Formats: sequence, structure tokens, C-alpha cells
Amino acid sequence: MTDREIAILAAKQFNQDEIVSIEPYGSGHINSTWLAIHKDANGVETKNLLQKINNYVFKKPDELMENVVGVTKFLSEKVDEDGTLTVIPTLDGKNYLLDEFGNYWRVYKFIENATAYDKIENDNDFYTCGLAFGEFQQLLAEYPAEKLHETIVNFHNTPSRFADFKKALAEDKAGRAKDVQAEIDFVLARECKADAITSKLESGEIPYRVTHNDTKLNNILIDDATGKAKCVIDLDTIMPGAAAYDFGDSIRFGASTGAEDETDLSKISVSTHLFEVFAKGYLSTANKFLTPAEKDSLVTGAYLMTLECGVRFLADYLNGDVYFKIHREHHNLDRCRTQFKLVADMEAKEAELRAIVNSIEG
Ligand code: ADP
Ligand code: GN1
Ligand code: MG
Repeated sequence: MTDREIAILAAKQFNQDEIVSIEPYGSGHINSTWLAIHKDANGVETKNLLQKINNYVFKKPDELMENVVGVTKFLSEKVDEDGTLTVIPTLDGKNYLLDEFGNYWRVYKFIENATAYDKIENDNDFYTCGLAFGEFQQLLAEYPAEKLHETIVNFHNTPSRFADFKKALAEDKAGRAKDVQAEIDFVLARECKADAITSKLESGEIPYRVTHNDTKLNNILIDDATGKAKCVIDLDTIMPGAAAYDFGDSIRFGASTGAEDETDLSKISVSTHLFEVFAKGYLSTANKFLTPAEKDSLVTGAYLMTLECGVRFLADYLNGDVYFKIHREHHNLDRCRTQFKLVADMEAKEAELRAIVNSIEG
């Protein structure tokens, strides 16, 4: 059976109307996403966002869906329609489907007239993302953190990511270590910096908040008509964490002058202009609740999130590309190299980035 045939069988468990089309959708690295269009007897069409949950990455899809249902219900009482994801149950009322092949599927209402961007097209879009992610953190401040399952253990524990990397290096499963010595050296030279955020969380210097943990640009839908953020999506990794890492993940992806997988590294740098645009949007809401120590940790969060992501791409490359979806040979290595280029550039621009954050008043 093809992937499409399996997806069609799954789609029918959520909506029995005729399937007009079903196509792969989006550019996420983790789940397999399809846009399924159904048509009822009166010719009325419904769009469903069908996802096969990656259960190599998410070991307990039932707990993951409990988190998603809990958070989306909570948010739906606070935001406009389509301001959060809506889980569409299976025909027999379950939040997800376990199919006969062992795949886990879920459906979200497809949010219309909005776009998830892979690249910033104008300053306003990035400002609005900053504002929306700040608001998202604020909204979730009242969510009972103890109800959340840890969907990926040690997800943004940077020292633990370094340990995983060193294990991958020692095992060298794909026999690739010999070809990436420069990247390996780059990582090892920065290991001493890995705990700059986690040590502050552990000591209580900065608080644990309920955070999104995957705040890249294509995890937010921007309204095509108004240019405002419509919905924060990809809620699979909502867990307690550091605000600075959410800030940092947006910067790592959105303030880069090139794509995450750009092979021409001369095109990659951190744009201080885009950094400022996002920081202004984010702090327009987050300044109301961040502590001084948290605000002071934002630049470190951007730096470490970029380093951590590069370390994860390199570890996956060494492991033989088992975690992130790849679309070409050496894709994870290309991704890792852009992250390390950004890390080096952030080191050079650290004082400038700090000055920008400090200049933005509450
Ligand atoms: P992944 O975990 O693989 O990144 P996402 O949940 O981010 O998966 O979904 C992948 C893409 O699908 C998003 O970047 C976005 O383009 C699109 N998408 C996800 N949910 C919706 C939705 N409810 N409505 C419209 N588009 C969506
Ligand atoms: C993955 O799922 P997606 O594509 O939005 C990853 C993030 C990485 C990102 C790098 C669950 O995000 O942690 O930062 O790729 N998500 C997971 O682009 O591992
Ligand atoms: Mg995503």
C-alpha cells in the first residue's frame, strides 16, 4: 500500500464524506501532514489537516494528544475562532486514530486564509510573530503545568543534547564522523557554554514557564488579509521550559538571512535588523511578565537554541538521519552548518544584540 492509500484510509475514519483530494502539505520536519478535502452529498467541501504523528519522535502519542486537547480547550476560551487549533475527533469520538498498521493519526480543522511562512517576507510578519509568541506565553501562564506530560524528555536541555551528540559521535553508526571533523570541533569547543540557561532554571534564577518549545516561523499562521498572527500551531512540544528558548528559536530561524538548509554559507548571518523587529514585537507583550533576569537571558537563549539545534542536526547526521525528515543527501549536515554559521555570527554580534534588547522599554 502506498502512503497515500494509507492516508486515505485514515482520513475516512474522521470524515466519511467523499475525498475530493488528499495531498502532502507543509514543510514540517517531524510529522507527515496531508490536506484532505472532503465533499458531502450537497457538494459542500470541508478541509481537514490530517497528520500522521511521528511515533519515533513522540513515544507516547496518547499523552501527546492529552496535552494538545487540554491546551487547545484552554486556549479556545480565551481567543477568537481559529485563534487556536481545533482537534476533530474520529467518527467514534476519539482524539486520535491508531490504524491497523500501527500508525497514529489526528485531524485538525484546516485554518483557511492564513499562511505558515518558511522565510520572512516583510518586517511586519516577523513583528507580529514576536507579538503572538509573547501573547501565547502570557496566555499559557495560567495553564496548570502539572497537567502536561513531557512529550520529549529533555527536549531543550542543552547539556543533555551535547551528551546525546557525544554518544552519536562515539557510536558513529553511519561512518560519517571522519568527514565532519571541523563541525565536531566546533561543538566540542562550546560544550562549556551549554548549561547557561538550564543552570539558571535549576537555581531558580529564571522561572519555568509553560512554553511552546518549537517557535519557528512556520509554526504560526499569519492572516492573509490582515497580516496579523492568526494561530500558533504545532503544539506537540508544549512543556515547562525557559521563555528565552522560545524567543531564541524564533530568532534562530526567522532572523537568519538565509534558509535553514542553505548550502551557500556566505548567505547566512543573523540580521540585527530582523532581531530587533522580532524583539520589539515579543517584548511589546512579554515585557509585562518577564523578570529582569529572564529579559537578560534572551540573547543567551537565541545563541544556545541555535547551537543546540545545530548539535541536534549533526547528531542526527552521525546517527544516519533517523530523526529529522531529510529531502536530499547530507541535508542534516547542511542544516547543521547554517546553525553553526549563525552561532559564530551571534558570538561576534553579542554586544549589539544585548544592546538592542536593553533598548526596548516595557
Ligand atoms: P511538524 O511537526 O511536522 O512541523 P506541523 O504541525 O507544524 O507539523 O504542521 C506542518 C505544516 O502544516 C505547518 O507548518 C502548516 O503549514 C500546516 N498546518 C498545520 N496545522 C494547520 C492547520 N490547522 N491549518 C492550516 N495549516 C496547518
Ligand atoms: C522540528 O516539527 P518542526 O519542523 O516544526 C523540531 C524542532 C527543531 C526544528 C528545526 C519535535 O520542528 O525542535 O527546532 O525541526 N521539532 C521536534 O527546524 O523535534
Ligand atoms: Mg511544525
